[in-house]
Amino acid sequence: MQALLLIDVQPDFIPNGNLPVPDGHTIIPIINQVQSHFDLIVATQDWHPKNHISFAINHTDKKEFDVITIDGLSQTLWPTHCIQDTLGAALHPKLNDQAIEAIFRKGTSVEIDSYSAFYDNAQLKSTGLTGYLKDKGVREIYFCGLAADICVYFSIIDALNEGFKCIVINEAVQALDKDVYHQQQIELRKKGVQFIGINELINT
Ligand code: VGL
Ligand code: ZN
Repeated sequence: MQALLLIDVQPDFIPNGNLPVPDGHTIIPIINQVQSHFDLIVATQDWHPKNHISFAINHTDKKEFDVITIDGLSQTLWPTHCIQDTLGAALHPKLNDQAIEAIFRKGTSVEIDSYSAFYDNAQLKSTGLTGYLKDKGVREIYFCGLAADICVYFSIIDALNEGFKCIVINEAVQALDKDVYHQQQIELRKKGVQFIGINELINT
């Protein structure tokens, strides 16, 4: 059983949003096109309270994209984004959401960030996604979404640790930092992750 996992396809991560990923908008028609190839589609939403620890504005004398250490973990201080119940945190209005069976929200605890769809950044609290997918017999996860080098990357690392086969749909992800993502791709390939183009997916 294969699942399509849509990571954080939210207006705040699209150009003109509060934490824009370059070319982020290009993934939406691709995702809409590939959905019919999957029997199970699951999405995540980055879903922060206003006073979230990852926002630069909630730290004195810090600016956006500063990197600090909190409880021994490296934390980038982000522009305020994906505030619960705002339009920027909704699933993107152009994303076809009719076939999405479940939505897992993350980053809801004030004191800790959560990049991965599976666990918070301290690996302490699970979202329940592993159990949900295993209960449905999923063994392979196809990854889409934003940002390739942050939430998609950390979701793949956790998915590998949970024993899933991981495949990335190349045109369905975009990175905040393309150089970082390039290095991550080399690492992930060594770990057995496959990267496929949309044509390969549609013709198989
Ligand atoms: C993300 C930074 C902060 C992401 C979420 O979805 O990649 N990046 N929060
Ligand atoms: Zn976030």
